[in-house]
Amino acid sequence: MIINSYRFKIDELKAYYPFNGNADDESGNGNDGTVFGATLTTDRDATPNSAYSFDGNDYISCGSSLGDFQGNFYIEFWFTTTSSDLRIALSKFNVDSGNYWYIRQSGGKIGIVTVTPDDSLTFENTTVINDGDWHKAIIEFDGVNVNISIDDGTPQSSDFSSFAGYTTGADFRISGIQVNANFRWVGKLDDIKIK
Ligand SMILES: [Ca+2]
Ligand SMILES: [Ca+2]
Repeated sequence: MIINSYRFKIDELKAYYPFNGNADDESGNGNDGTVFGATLTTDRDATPNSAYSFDGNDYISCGSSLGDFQGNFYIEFWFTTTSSDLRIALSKFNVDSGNYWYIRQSGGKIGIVTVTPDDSLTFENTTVINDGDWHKAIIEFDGVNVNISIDDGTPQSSDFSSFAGYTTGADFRISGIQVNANFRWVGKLDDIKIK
């Protein structure tokens, strides 16, 4: 009997950042992150050098080949925060083209914002997560609905069918956005999986 406890095998991922002492992409797709200011810290199992800590002016740049969502997408990540200000965990943000998306914490809740020149959609899960403990978020788009699940709870969903997916050409960022130094994460991030 085979028990597969992982939702996806590593080779099915577009990118995987376990932060095992660095910001390398361990999916094998070469989207290694370059760290700007973030520091290695303990993960949710108290293992040292296995997650990154951000204090509001740090980020990790992962290059422009990742995060161009054409149709379906899946993002999973672990995080801590005590902030209630708008803080962006993951993004691809090109204001020149008018296309961007980001996954953020605001008011203690995890949400996604997608923007095109013609449309803007925002949705957040109602679970309050800014208690400083480790939490897991899954954000999934099936071509019609965006589903957000916190700590493997029942997904909450919203109709994003007008979001067809797009290419932005911008840098895929862990913490903050490419266009300015605002909204960078305060807390920890870890185990980011993108499919
Ligand atoms: Ca880790
Ligand atoms: Ca810093």
